[in-house]
Amino acid sequence: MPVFLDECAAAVLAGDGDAAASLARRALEEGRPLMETIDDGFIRGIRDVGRLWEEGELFLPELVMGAEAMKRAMAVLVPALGGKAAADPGKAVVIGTIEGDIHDIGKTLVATMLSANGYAVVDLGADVPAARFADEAAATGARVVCVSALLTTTMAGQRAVVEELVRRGLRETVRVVVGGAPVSADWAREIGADGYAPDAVAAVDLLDRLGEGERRS
Ligand code: B1M
Repeated sequence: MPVFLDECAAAVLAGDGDAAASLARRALEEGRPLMETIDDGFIRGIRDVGRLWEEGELFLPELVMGAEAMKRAMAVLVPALGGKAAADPGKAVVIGTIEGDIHDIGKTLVATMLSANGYAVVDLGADVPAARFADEAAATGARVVCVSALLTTTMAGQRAVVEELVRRGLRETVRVVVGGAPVSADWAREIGADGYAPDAVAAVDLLDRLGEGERRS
């Protein structure tokens, strides 16, 4: 792994927000590939933080500091991934992290990549009740709802979103796509969602494919 990417991962692991932000700025100045910097640098660092915390090597304040460092880097890099200028209202998407879950770094990355690829994204933030996803899908006419969950205890909320859309008679027109570290394609099938994306780039591919399918049918 290139030294630069190791430095990005190490800054997050050390919970050093100044270093993380400065490395992110350096990535922009030097024209480094942004998704590689995010995925193989900063995300690798935050995953190391999570693993070490789980193994009892780090404590909660260190987990929080790692997350803060990650957010400082993302605050520099995310705007550079692309804006909403070219958003197509016909490609409206509602996204959020499910109720009870405050993890929002990955969800925000997915929202940004969708925006950068022409989707008109309504980002509801984190800790969002199932009913709110349905409210916003109805209000905006969104064809897709993206639901993020990072905790095994909150994954059930993704099923609640599917059920809420069924209850309101919206399920025929609104697709549900799920993601987040503990989520899988099997889980998506089990809860009756339309798909699962393991990362932000895959989320764009999946939504493009779902859109293509709709245009053909
Ligand atoms: Co939390 N946390 N955390 N945490 N945290 C995890 C998830 C955990 C796996 C850590 C561990 O034990 N190894 C563990 C969950 C265990 C489990 O459920 N089995 C855990 C826990 C337990 C907790 C607390 C309960 C800790 C406590 O308080 N005792 C607590 C929960 C609070 C709550 O939500 N109610 C908590 C708190 C926190 C912080 C606040 C400190 C912080 C979050 C800060 C924030 O987001 N604002 C935090 C962090 C940073 C993590 C880890 C270390 C990293 C998460 C992250 O940002 N990853 C995480 C460990 C891990 O995931 N390995 C952990 C980087 C991000 C870019 O990846 O979010 O996976 P990710 O998103 C990816 C893909 O998953 C996908 O694309 C993204 C980009 O590639 N994706 C989607 C995500 N959403 C998608 C939606 C889609 C498609 C793709 O829709 C279509």
